[in-house]
Amino acid sequence: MRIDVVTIFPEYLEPLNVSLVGKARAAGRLDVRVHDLRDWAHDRHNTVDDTPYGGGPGMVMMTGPWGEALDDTLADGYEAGAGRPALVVPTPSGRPFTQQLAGELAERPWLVFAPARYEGIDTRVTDEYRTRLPVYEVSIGDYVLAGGEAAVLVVTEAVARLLPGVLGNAASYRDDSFAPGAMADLLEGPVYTKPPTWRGRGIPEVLLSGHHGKIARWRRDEALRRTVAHRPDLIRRCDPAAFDKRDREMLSILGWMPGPDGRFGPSPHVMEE
Ligand code: 6GU
Repeated sequence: MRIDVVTIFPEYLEPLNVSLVGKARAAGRLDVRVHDLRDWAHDRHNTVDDTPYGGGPGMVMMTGPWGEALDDTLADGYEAGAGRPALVVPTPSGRPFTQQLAGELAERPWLVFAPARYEGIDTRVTDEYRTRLPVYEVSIGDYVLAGGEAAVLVVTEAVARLLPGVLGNAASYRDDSFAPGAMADLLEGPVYTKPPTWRGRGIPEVLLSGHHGKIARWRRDEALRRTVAHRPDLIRRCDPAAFDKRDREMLSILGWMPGPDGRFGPSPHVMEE
């Protein structure tokens, strides 16, 4: 996969040299190119932003530098035979970035990221490129960052670990929270490793039992417990057919029961915090 990032802070993308993404690059599975948007500015001050039409606070990134930067970047990739590109525009007003979208992006041969600083990029830029290639406006969560660069790191890492040959062990993402299938939409429960006691704290007996069925059941119970505590919305969203008899017992212990539509919600007499 090829990834281009156009940014006014190229050094913000340095973490792409490290860890999983760095190794994927070194192994030749990922070709990452970071470009400085200011290389496409035209005045002495390398200006890339201006005041918003209609007034208001902050600055808006200008069409000119972005248009030329994206044209040149796309021309270079096409020439190199990078395949069909998609433009990824990180913005708090984008669609939520999910594991499903990470999987979709991982199928593409070439991603071009356009992270904005300031109040965003003049909308005509995305309008223009949407006529030529798929454009994904994505948000990584319900909070506001100073710019999209951190989101580029997040999306790139989520995508890179799905690329063939990047994760050593294919099973290591099968049970991920949010991975399709497996633990179907539950959060992962607690994990333990050596030593067997630490500061007086032991390991749950079942994990030492060697009884795979009981261990799987315990993990499922803990996943339900953690999901109820941290992401009750995921339980509500679950197809109730995904819950077996033991799941239903566990949910009942946690104060959840099926409503009129069969979907699980908190029992009426249990107050949610
Ligand atoms: Cl992608 N960008 C910015 N600036 N803030 C965000 C975000 C992106 N996702 C959540 N907050």
